Amino acid sequence: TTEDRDNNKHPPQEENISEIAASEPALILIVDDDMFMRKILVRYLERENYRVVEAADGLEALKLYQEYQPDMILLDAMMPVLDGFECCSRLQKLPHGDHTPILIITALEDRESVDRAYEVGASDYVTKPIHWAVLRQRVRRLLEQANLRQQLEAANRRLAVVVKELQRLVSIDGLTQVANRRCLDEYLEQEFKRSSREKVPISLVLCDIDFFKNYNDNYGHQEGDLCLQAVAQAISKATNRPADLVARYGGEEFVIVLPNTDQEGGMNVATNATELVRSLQLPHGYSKVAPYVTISCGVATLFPHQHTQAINLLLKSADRALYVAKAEGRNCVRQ
Ligand code: GH3
Ligand code: MG
Ligand code: MG
Ligand code: MG
Repeated sequence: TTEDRDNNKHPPQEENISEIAASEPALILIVDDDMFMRKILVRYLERENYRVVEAADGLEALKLYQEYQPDMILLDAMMPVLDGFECCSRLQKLPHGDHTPILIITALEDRESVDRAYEVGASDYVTKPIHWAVLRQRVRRLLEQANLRQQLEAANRRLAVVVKELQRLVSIDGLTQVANRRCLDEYLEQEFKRSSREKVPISLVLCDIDFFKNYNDNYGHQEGDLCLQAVAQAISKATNRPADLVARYGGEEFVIVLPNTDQEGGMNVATNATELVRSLQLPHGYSKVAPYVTISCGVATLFPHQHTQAINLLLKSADRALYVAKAEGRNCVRQ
């Protein structure tokens, strides 16, 4: 079907880079002003198969964080220049900072320090002297959680892409690629309300291919489909404002919604559309009005003072005008 073919136009989504990199050992930033402490942490974590970088104070930590984008940070609380708490709160404000687990390692055991650590955004807290078996589990757990979160976010992003594509698919006509009836109804309703609120006119153009039954009967249904596609494209070129909407209304009928457009504007767009279709010069040997495919258009405009009227009256009015256009010879525009 056309829908299947259309799907191939969209390349598969790029895989999330962080997921591909996830097989690498995690990179941990160790921040401590005590060189001896850093060394034993480095040695221990390297033995646990992590990759590590070291910073001797808070400022250096901020710099290295941005340079290396580590998966996790072990942060000493008491340090000169910039202490662990201040460093932690600044890290939160950097890109992805609030997603990178921060484990505070400190000799401070008072309640105030613990509270403060969590307040500035630390993920967890362990005290010195280090209980290595506990540290090991906390590091693992925090990395696992961060990894899960990343996967969830990647899945959400993919889902958002799928939803967007589905929204597109449910609102376009598979054959002609213009808006479908469902989309038209929603848009009409919305723009009708808006024009009523803003006290501006709104116009509708109803376009119908002339002697299309003859076209189908003589050239075949497939040629008829190609003709519909070409006509839809031509009609789309007749509009120029982003708010204008071209939709397939039914078999060989199209509606152009023209918000904030008066009668004259509606007539201009309809005349343009008629001219654009005519100049395609698609041969039509069975039309009684021209040797090529033409359309007729009915135009209807709703003025601000008429806004008590319902939107389907506007469609009805365009339909009546189309009937007149057909009766008065086709290949023309009436209102
Ligand atoms: P008029 O000038 O009065 O509009 O005459 P007409 O023959 O165009 O009008 P009518 O409504 O009798 O014919 C519409 C035809 O459009 C009938 C049907 O064969 C054709 N049609 C409707 N939908 C499709 C479609 O999706 N594909 C094709 N190929 N033809 C379609
Ligand atoms: Mg210290
Ligand atoms: Mg028709
Ligand atoms: Mg027709």
